[in-house]
Amino acid sequence: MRRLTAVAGLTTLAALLGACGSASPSEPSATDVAGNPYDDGQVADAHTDGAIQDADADIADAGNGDAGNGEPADAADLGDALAPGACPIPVFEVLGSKPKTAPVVINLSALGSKSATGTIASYAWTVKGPAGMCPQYGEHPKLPTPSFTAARVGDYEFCLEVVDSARTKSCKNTCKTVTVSPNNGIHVELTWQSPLVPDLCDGSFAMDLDLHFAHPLALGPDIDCDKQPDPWFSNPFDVFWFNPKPKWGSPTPGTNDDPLLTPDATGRHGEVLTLPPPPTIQTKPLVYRIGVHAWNLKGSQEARATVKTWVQGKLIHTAAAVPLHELDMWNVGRVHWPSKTINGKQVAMEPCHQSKAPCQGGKQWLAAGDRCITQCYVNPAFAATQSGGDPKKCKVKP
Ligand SMILES: [Ca+2]
Ligand SMILES: [Ca+2]
Repeated sequence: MRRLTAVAGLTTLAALLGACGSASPSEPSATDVAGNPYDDGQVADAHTDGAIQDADADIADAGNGDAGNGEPADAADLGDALAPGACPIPVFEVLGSKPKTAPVVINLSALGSKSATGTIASYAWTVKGPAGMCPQYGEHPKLPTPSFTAARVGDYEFCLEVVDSARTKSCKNTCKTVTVSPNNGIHVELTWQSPLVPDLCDGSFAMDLDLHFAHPLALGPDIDCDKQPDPWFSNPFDVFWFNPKPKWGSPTPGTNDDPLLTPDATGRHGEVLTLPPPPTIQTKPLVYRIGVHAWNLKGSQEARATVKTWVQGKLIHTAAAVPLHELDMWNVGRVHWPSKTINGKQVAMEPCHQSKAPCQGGKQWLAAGDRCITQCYVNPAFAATQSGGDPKKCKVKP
């Protein structure tokens, strides 16, 4: 419910990348979801740019009566019409500039696909993302010009199968890999798994963790008992599901200096935070905080959360498979940006360790020790009316 009411961007991104499963052109999948703002203009634009017009011309060539060579269709036939009865050939291109920087909407065009009949009747796409991401289709997995949102860094393999108007299926899928890179500022990925449900991709089980990324001005109630304001749930200076795209930077329109929270695929398995580099040189580093809140484990006893942090395109910190219980608030650490790699004197990433939780008499920000986790963390503004875990059922464990 919270995503439907509070976070339109997250809702529609979740809708953009549909359910898992396999489908063929003769077995339509049921994931044709409408209402995605990321489609605005993009598909229409694709139909009018030069690349697509070229592709249209190729289709016309394929059906223009050139004699086929009678051999099975393969890549060598791309410039010729196909022999009657030959398998159609899926051909597609990845539109837009390269390299691609996360998060990015990847637009594909298969209008150059070849068929002996001159008409492709159906298209079926598959996408394999970085490790841990569920296999998925985009919003319009049957369109010749679909779009896919790639939030996470890594390789995305797109494959296409086509069927022509004589119901002949392509003999071989065509696949292409697109590499998506981190931006030159800060890129943080949260992913999670359940120790009890090894495959979260079947969609039947959807625990919900939340990434938080806070500006130095984020000041909230001191729930973790360290006698300092907590950065979490502080609007607009904590980026999280309620506040996925605040304006932190220059008031000049079009300046790309604001943070953005993007769900990974369906939003059931990960979230990604990006903050572009400052447009002007900062003489003093700012200190940003990274946190993970175990919002709702949906009946599971434990989640395993992994957070990876990139600064200036380099992976500088990984905290892997950290056990979290419902309503745990994990203070992952702080990022000093720009770090000493630019002008600052601090290390870029300072992970948080504690002796025990400050609410139980411990200290945080130690060089080693347990992860900094506050149990049963509930901000009063985001409690009972939302869809999180039930604070009444949460007890601080010894
Ligand atoms: Ca979440
Ligand atoms: Ca505090």
